[in-house]
Amino acid sequence: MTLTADRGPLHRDLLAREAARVLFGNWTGASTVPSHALYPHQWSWDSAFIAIGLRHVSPRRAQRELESLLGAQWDDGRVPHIVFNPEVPHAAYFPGPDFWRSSRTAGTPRGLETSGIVQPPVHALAALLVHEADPDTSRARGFLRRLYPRLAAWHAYLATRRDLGGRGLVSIVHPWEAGMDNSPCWDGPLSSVDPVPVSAFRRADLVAGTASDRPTDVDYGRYVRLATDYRDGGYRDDVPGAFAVEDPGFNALLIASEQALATIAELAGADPHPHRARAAALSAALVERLWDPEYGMFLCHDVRAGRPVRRRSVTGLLPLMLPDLPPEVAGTLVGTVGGAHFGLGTDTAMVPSFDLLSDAYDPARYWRGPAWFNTNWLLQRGLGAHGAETEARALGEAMLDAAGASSFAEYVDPRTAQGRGTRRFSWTAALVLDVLAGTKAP
Ligand code: 9WN
Repeated sequence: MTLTADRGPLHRDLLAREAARVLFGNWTGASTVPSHALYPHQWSWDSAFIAIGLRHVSPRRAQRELESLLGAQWDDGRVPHIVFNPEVPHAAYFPGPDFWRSSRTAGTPRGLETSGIVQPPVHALAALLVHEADPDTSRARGFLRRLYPRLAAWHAYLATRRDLGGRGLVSIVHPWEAGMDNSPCWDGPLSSVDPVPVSAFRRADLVAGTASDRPTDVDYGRYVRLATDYRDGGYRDDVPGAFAVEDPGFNALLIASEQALATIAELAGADPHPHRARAAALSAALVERLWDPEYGMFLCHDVRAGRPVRRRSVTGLLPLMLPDLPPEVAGTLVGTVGGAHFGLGTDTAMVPSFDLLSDAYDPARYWRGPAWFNTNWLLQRGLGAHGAETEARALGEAMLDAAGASSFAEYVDPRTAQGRGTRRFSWTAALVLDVLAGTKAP
């Protein structure tokens, strides 16, 4: 249930003005909060999507957004999923700095509190797009030159320390690392994790959000258990934890970002070849290990159980964003996006986060069915890159209508476009600006 009534679609000029207002309202001086109410700090993949939109209204701020995030990088190269704003009371978000204790961990940035897990690596892709929006300012500020070593260390951390399955792919060690926290894909891998009792912590998300849109207490207890164990083990990746999953969306974003990093390397006067080679090796492993011809999409792989997760999540469609995907794989994926399980163009106007035909599908609870703007933006690019221009255009229009009608909702019901979650959500506004820029005549 949502507390905010939706309105009709907005005229495109008004939509652009409102989207910019959302971003400026959520700007805190060096970065942008996803939402003042529900997520009052800086989040990693949010910042990348935000920068991609912000570049259309303030390339300088878009650069700052990425610089401030990468300024919180740990010595081992990881980019934390949250950078905490010291001015926000600790009780405003759980788990906060007292939980993660980064400042008491070796090799963490001085004077900052961060989480210790990561999120999908969209940053190099974002950095290149931000640079291209205003190359003169970017060059004058040494934007890419300064970011390049940090981005390279970030990717190296993932490729070397996080190949937990030894199969040439990156594993996530917590559902929050996927960015798709509550996906039914994690139900199996999480089932053996003993939940921390809800009485042991206070869920700030239920103060700002609606319980039926958010994860259950049992799932939250499992998230807290995994994060506690990882923290207590010193955030080491060489000690096996209870959860390790190869996620196709996460790996596809690394490939796209590694390709962008090759271009950034060239622009920064560094050698692009290692990045091209890594992108090619990851792409081959992705198709070889995670493609399932019977499902017509990519599946997650549970490294601890040693088997695929036989569930259809939007993460298994995201490799469509890769232009070099084998044509038969890309063609099948386009068919799956428009087929019965995701229904684009027939049953849905935006791609749901999870299989419409599954018992686990829920149009309201986050990542268990609702359509999100970031995944739809990635798929819009993928459809366009693989010859489905008409579908890509229609999806872009649907995103603009849904965002305007729902006051930039965090996510929407994929069949009705009814807004869900929080409103004036930053990446929704940012990606609206990017879709609008793409629809303008050249
Ligand atoms: C935990 C900030 C983040 C997004 C994630 C989304 C949600 C956090 C939460 O909000 O996750 O990281 O508290 O539920 O799932 O994708 O980055 O917008």
